[in-house]
Amino acid sequence: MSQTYQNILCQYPYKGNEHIARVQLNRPKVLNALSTDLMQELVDCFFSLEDNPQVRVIILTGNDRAFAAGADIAQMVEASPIDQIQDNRFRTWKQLPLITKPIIAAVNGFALGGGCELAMSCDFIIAGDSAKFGQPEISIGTIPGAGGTQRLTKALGKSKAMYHVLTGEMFDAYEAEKAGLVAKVVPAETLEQETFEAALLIANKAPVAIKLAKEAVNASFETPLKEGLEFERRNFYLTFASVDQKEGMKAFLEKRSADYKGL
Ligand code: CO8
Repeated sequence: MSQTYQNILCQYPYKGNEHIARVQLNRPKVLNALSTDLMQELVDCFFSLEDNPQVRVIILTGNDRAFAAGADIAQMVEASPIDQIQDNRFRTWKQLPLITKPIIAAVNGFALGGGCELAMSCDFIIAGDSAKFGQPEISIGTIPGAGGTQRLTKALGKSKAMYHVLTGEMFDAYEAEKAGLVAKVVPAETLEQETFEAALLIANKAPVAIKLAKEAVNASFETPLKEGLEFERRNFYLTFASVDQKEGMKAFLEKRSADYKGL
């Protein structure tokens, strides 16, 4: 089933795999600028995939030229702060962390401003070697608004993040990888296949354990180490309530592949 949207394409099942969905930002004429309509469709699509028990992994991507070149400047240029509050423009962004399934950002081309922030909101990024990241808002008289000053600083460290936020200069996929912003750089033309293979690795694991692992890693950003370790331990114990933990460990001991049911 592939649902139709105006500003995104949602392919599910993806490459015949019922555990993987691929969502493509689809406003190529404006380098996938993130309009409020696009963001609403993206969140609606993510929640429909979240609610589908077959889906285990989501890939979010753009096209060869751009993942996304930021929020839609044409839509923002005349906005007042009150317009933005009344439109509740950040509501969709605030909903992204509610998705418990892993989301992989597959980035080719520009990931700028809100585009960089959207990629950083995903669970990890695989970048094609053509990818260009940046927070260029300073060049248009504003600053990052959807997490750029926070997530980029956590990923790159203060000095590099400050450099990029204050100068608006872009950085390439290799620099992003060196800094840990990107999990892996691959040739641009193999990005789709490499990302699919990464998604397959996750889709073949126990879904409950995957969700608990995602939650525990994310907790490390919000909690001091002692509480984070306790959180992790509780999630570790919780996996032992799942059928899949028994299956995974038995399969290892019986030297066969595990057959995970998501239970
Ligand atoms: N918004 C709207 N339109 C855009 C955007 C954008 N962010 N980026 C590119 N476009 C449009 C261009 O206007 C152009 O349209 P047209 O063909 O009609 O003239 C088309 O896309 C192609 O762009 P260019 O001709 O500029 O292509 P180039 O290859 O010459 O340049 C760049 C590519 C360098 C990516 C350039 O387009 C650029 O600098 N874009 C803007 C990047 C930017 O400043 N991004 C930050 C935006 S602000 C932001 O993201 C804040 C997020 C806060 C969260 C929001 C929550 C509500």
